[in-house]
Amino acid sequence: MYSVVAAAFFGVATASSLSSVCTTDYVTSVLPTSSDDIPSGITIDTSSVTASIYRNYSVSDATFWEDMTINFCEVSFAYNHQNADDRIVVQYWMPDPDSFANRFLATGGAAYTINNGSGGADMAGGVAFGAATGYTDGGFPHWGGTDFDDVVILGNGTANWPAIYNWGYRAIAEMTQIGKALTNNFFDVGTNTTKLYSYFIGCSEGGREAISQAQRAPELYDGIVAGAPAMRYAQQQVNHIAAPVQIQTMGHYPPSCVFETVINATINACDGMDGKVDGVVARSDLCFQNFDISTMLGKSYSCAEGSTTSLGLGYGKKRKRQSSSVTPAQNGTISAKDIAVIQDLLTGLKDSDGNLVYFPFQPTAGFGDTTVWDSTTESWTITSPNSNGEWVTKFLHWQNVTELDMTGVTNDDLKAWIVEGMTLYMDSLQTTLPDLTPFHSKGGRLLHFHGEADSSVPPTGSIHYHESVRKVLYPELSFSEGNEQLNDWYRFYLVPGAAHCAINAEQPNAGFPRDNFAHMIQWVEEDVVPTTINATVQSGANEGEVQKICTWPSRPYWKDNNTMICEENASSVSAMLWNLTAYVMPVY
Ligand SMILES: *[C@@H]1O[C@H](CO)[C@@H](O)[C@H](O)[C@H]1NC(C)=O
Ligand SMILES: *[C@@H]1O[C@H](CO)[C@@H](O)[C@H](O)[C@H]1NC(C)=O
Ligand SMILES: *[C@@H]1O[C@H](CO)[C@@H](O)[C@H](O)[C@H]1NC(C)=O
Ligand SMILES: *[C@@H]1O[C@H](CO)[C@@H](O)[C@H](O)[C@H]1NC(C)=O
Ligand SMILES: *[C@@H]1O[C@H](CO)[C@@H](O)[C@H](O)[C@H]1NC(C)=O
Ligand SMILES: *[C@@H]1O[C@H](CO)[C@@H](O)[C@H](O)[C@H]1NC(C)=O
Ligand SMILES: *[C@@H]1O[C@H](CO)[C@@H](O)[C@H](O)[C@H]1NC(C)=O
Ligand SMILES: *[C@@H]1O[C@H](CO)[C@@H](O)[C@H](O)[C@H]1NC(C)=O
Ligand SMILES: *[C@@H]1O[C@H](CO)[C@@H](O)[C@H](O)[C@H]1NC(C)=O
Ligand SMILES: *[C@@H]1O[C@H](CO)[C@@H](O)[C@H](O)[C@H]1NC(C)=O
Ligand SMILES: *[C@@H]1O[C@H](CO)[C@@H](O)[C@H](O)[C@H]1NC(C)=O
Ligand SMILES: [Ca+2]
Repeated sequence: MYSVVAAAFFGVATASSLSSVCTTDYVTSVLPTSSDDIPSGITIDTSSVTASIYRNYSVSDATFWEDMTINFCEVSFAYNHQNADDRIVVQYWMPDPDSFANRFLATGGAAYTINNGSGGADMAGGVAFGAATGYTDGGFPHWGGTDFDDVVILGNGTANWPAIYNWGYRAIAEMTQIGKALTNNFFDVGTNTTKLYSYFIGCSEGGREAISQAQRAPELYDGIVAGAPAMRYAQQQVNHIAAPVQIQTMGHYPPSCVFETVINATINACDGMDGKVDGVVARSDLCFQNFDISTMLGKSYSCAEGSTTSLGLGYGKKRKRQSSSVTPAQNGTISAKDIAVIQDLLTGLKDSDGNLVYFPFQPTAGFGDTTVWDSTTESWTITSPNSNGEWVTKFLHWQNVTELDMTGVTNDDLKAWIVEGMTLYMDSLQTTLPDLTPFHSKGGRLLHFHGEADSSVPPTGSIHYHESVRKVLYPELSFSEGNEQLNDWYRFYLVPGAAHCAINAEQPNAGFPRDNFAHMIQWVEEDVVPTTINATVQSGANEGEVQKICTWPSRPYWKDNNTMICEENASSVSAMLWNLTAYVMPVY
């Protein structure tokens, strides 16, 4: 099918060149109108149209994409909603008509941004595959300058609901709908073919945006790629401060060297459980079941002065007020209290009745923020929440305050904040609707992946959503029959050793997926099922090696030291399924 489409478009190529279509006059002449089925009540500001040619634009060393050099026309314009006094700017990178392959790709952001996903590489990545590729500023005034957390409240006590819905899913859906119509007009699609293939790609917040489009704008996409989605928003945002609060609740503050020593020992102990000693813990399920942290009791630890204090980066990576603190030289032996704290972190956030509030990170991933050295009191204390606390101050309490006072905050407070957040944002930000029937029945395909050593968004949270979809859509089928049905259109991949939408310095031999768009295109356009996906090693001695990632619920195992198989074991599966028992309502 691909070759037919491509052949048809070589016809366009002879008719038009990049320079002939990349003018404001041409773009203005092909702007979508209401007859192109764009969202109702939208007015495009025709005076805002820009068109600029980029040639030999190159991107290299992007985690998510192979190196590329592309030519395209950058088109942008603004629109507003009827009577809303708003202004939303969309931008589309239109490939050279020579290489246009009848595709549209929508992209999103990360942390509190709605655009420029993968450090800006997603836009170019789409163009490299012949896709007109788009992003939106969501109505937050300056490209790259204003983030959603800057506009979520209008002032103390007043939420900015239009911005919340734009961020939740609406702005991206509009950008896609407008972008598809523009692409059809721009390349004269439809003259010879009837279908423009449409996709979305994103990771982290971009992964949430991906899932939100599958849930809330299913008609717009043929294929959606969702990485490490920060989707269960009320839980996820509070979970960024779970480890420090759990530590505070227990009242014992292990020095940073203890965490580091335990993580290193865990990697060493668990590396070989996957059948291959390569520095990658590809079976954190077996590690969780078989490595007993309490064997570390009494082991000595020693770290030089100045080593890092924070083992993981919070999801709100934009640390607005990060205080730099020097870590003193440390030595000692691991105590029973240290072990108890780490065991508590490895089993997730629990309320005071012991019921599970949220998922832990996998062993070896780290715990997010934990403890820092306070040079004033000369003692260990919990990490300041920095911008991770503003979910509570701004989004829940609607106070224009960034710093959350952590004094006396307990696990039960976190649970209460989560329930409050779910209630407040259930139909905008929560992004957990499990009924994907509309997406499935129009032929949509979902490729969902998550790094197993993610210390920002727990990978078992992704599995929990996959399970929710399975249970809601295939309630009569067994676990394996239901997964078999789901795998026809919604596949999940755990990426061994990978960090949060990033490679992992602690496990440099682990591959990271860089061919996801290629897999999705083949799945949608040629029906090639991604039984495994590629993951490319991007650092260390094996750089460039392409590994295969198994589809959940199967897991990798190396037989005879070098042949990888995808095996499925009930006990391994159960090590990654957690029940969120702390809630009265089901949490999908
Ligand atoms: C459509 O196809 C016809 C015949 O295959 C070709 O002559 C024409 O140039 C094509 N038009 C476009 C817009 O591609
Ligand atoms: C782009 O690269 C090609 C091939 O290297 C070269 O011929 C061309 O002059 C370059 N164009 C620009 C605008 O740099
Ligand atoms: C996107 O990211 C790149 C690289 O960080 C940066 O140069 C560019 O200005 C960003 N663009 C937007 C629209 O934020
Ligand atoms: C919040 O406070 C900051 C700093 O004082 C100020 O710049 C900003 O305009 C305020 N935002 C709102 C929505 O009040
Ligand atoms: C908003 O509330 C915060 C704390 O509750 C306060 O410090 C700040 O002065 C208030 N801002 C305005 C503009 O009232
Ligand atoms: C943990 O391992 C890393 C990477 O090998 C190393 O740099 C670090 O010094 C180790 N830390 C401890 C406490 O063993
Ligand atoms: C351990 O730390 C103490 C001070 O806290 C220091 O006197 C001692 O030399 C250190 N030992 C080692 C082996 O680093
Ligand atoms: C996966 O990697 C192999 C080996 O490098 C490559 O031949 C293949 O094209 C890749 N698959 C996709 C979908 O990119
Ligand atoms: C497995 O392979 C590694 C690297 O090739 C080698 O060092 C190791 O000895 C092998 N282990 C076994 C059990 O064959
Ligand atoms: C796991 O399952 C595979 C088959 O999928 C089987 O060969 C293997 O023995 C099982 N391993 C364990 C530890 O049960
Ligand atoms: C979760 O709940 C299910 C159904 O009640 C139960 O079968 C399973 O054992 C529970 N899992 C855990 C880890 O408690
Ligand atoms: Ca290994």
